[in-house]
Amino acid sequence: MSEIFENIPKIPYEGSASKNPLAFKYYDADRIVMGKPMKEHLPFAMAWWHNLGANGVDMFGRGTADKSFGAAEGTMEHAKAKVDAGFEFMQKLGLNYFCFHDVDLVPEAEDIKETNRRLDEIADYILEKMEVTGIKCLWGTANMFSNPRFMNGAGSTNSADVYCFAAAQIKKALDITVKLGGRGYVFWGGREGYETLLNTDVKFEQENIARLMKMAVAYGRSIGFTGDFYIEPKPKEPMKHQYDFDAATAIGFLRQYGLDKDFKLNIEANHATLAGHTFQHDLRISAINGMLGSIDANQGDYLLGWDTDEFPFDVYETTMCMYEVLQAGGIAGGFNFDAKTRRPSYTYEDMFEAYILGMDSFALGLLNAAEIIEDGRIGEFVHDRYESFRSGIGARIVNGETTLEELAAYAEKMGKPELPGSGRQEYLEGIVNSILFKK
Ligand code: XUL
Ligand code: CO
Repeated sequence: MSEIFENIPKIPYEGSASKNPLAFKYYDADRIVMGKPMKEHLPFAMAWWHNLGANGVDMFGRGTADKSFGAAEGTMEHAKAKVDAGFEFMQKLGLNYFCFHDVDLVPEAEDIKETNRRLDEIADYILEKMEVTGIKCLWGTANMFSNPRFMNGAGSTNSADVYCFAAAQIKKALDITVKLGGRGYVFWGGREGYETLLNTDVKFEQENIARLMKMAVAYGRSIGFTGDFYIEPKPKEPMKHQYDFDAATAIGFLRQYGLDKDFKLNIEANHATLAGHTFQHDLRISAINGMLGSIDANQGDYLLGWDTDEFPFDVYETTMCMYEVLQAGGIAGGFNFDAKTRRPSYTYEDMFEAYILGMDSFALGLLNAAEIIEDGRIGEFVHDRYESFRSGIGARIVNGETTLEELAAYAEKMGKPELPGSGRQEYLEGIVNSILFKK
């Protein structure tokens, strides 16, 4: 078969001194870090929608990139050309996984039976490529936000008919995910929210979303899906207020409706920052609740109030992300580049350079985070900071051996506590800098 990205070779690792734009500077797949090769710490995935679909169209202008891959858009030939392009792309970059929405794979037909037939056809084609290349599926999902029928949401819609249509799409997307051996299945509730409370019954909508998720779990398990379901929190955009606001909100929802055994979270950097958190915050909240499932690896722009889906470049962010992931003992999911090149970056080379940037930024993050952990000063500082709870009255509190009255009596006898000790934030930030930058 002829190549699509003809002038682009398999991307080599050349080290940080390399000036070759089509080479990795830090991502060295087999390099061992904390006892494991980089590629196992970082199961990177290609996002079908951005990489093979997004052509740079925005609210003010047409697309700038040609993603036809030699076939007429909206046809099954084009769907297959995307598969060819995608697998060539992943092989050249050494990406071992991909993620998809149903409608990323095939053009949606008027009739869902025809859409499903097309999905079966393309899944067979993808499966052949997977067998030849060894590339795997990280997760699948159903797009329940683009079609006008989902203007009021899918699980949260006011229309029972639309709800059934969403169920049909989830059922098929699960079938395809299982067929392709996906590790996970994502719910991103882009339209699950509201514009105004004047027309919305929030309690009813949330209960209905939970019912849909329960049915999805029951069906998934019945067809042999053993992976994790994920909620991908996002506070807003496209809806003004989305129900899965952030990690803490999504965890509360999953526990309230008894979904927490089957679900974990897919944390996206740019969604966390839109919620007013750091990426690291939402990772930590997920991890300490046993809910860190997978990661959508991208970054936002602090000057803009929307989801810019940029390729990760900020190495402080990737370092703090990997610091959380390493401390959590790794993730069962992976790192999906839910990211797109900027509109003026419209060439095939830009597609590759974007992934090289993202993979190198995470490789640097991994190396830095491993060094922070091995250095030990930060971990030790955090440990020592809570020393007062390891003996005496502190230990009795932790062991649940005391009462409010006893503590009050202790405080009265003591008179006045000492100040609790410096947090030494500036000292700790200096350690991070000295690990990141060795000039
Ligand atoms: C949108 C977003 C989605 C999900 C999958 O902000 O992140 O692409 O990752 O539906
Ligand atoms: Co995402």
